[in-house]
Amino acid sequence: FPYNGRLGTERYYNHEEINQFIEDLAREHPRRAFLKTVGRSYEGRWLKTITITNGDARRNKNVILVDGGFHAREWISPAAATYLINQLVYNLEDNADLLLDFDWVILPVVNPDGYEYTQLSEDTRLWRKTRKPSSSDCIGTDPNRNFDFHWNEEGASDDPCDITYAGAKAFSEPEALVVGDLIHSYVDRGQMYLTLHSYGSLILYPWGWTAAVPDTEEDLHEVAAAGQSAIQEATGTIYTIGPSTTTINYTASGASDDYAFNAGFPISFTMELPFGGKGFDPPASDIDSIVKETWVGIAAMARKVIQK
Ligand code: ING
Ligand code: ZN
Repeated sequence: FPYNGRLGTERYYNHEEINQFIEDLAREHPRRAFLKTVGRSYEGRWLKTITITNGDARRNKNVILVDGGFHAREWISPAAATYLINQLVYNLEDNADLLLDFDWVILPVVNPDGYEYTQLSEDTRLWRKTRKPSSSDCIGTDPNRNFDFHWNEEGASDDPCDITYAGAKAFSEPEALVVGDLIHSYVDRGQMYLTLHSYGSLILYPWGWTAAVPDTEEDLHEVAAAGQSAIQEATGTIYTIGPSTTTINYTASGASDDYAFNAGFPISFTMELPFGGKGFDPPASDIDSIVKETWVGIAAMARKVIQK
């Protein structure tokens, strides 16, 4: 494909291509983009973050932390993270305000082993979990039930064969631990944590482990609403926003957004990207419109956070 330093939106890319893309960006924009190897997946794939700045010399700005690709089959998520990276690097003119007092740290594929596995065949296309063997014959843990906050309580499974298996212990999965470490290393400066999933057109905020809502719900709601209305205005897509437990009607403990919020990120969201006509498998021809729409929402939420 015509590689010009950007990943386009004409198809889905594999993990190696996405890592190559952020490596190239960091090399070509040495004052604006910084690569950091933050860990390794179970099968040995490198987990790398890209930090995007406006290139001024200021250090220790506020941070917006974004990840994608927690769940293997949710292909539109790494695609949206990739588009976000493109926007922040190549469109500084329009996005100067997003980088003035904020750095963005992005991990586009949290679970590359699972992501690669879903690209092997039709039979494996709908895999969700990691790929580390368990104590049983079943493979993999749900990385979004593996965080060390109300781990393995309601809405997570003890059964290694279930798709919401919480793991043998909290942070048993190296991929989840990497995200936990990222959350801690940026929490002092962290203003927003955003994890990209699919599908459902939802912006979810804590708590997931209980139906109770945080006492700062109003702030969470206000920022989510900014994303919701910007998206509706741009494309007509209607996102539903709210606390995750009551909005998706199930409890889920050990998820990353609860973990980040509890650790101190004042704004923490799970964004469920749209159904795209085909659930986990929006056709390649739909990538462009979905990731652009997602970007509109992310930018609007970030602007709301920045104004606060
Ligand atoms: N959905 C999320 C899941 O992990 C979620 C929804 C996120 C629930 C955070 C609770 C907390 O089940 C998908 N599509 O993975
Ligand atoms: Zn998911």
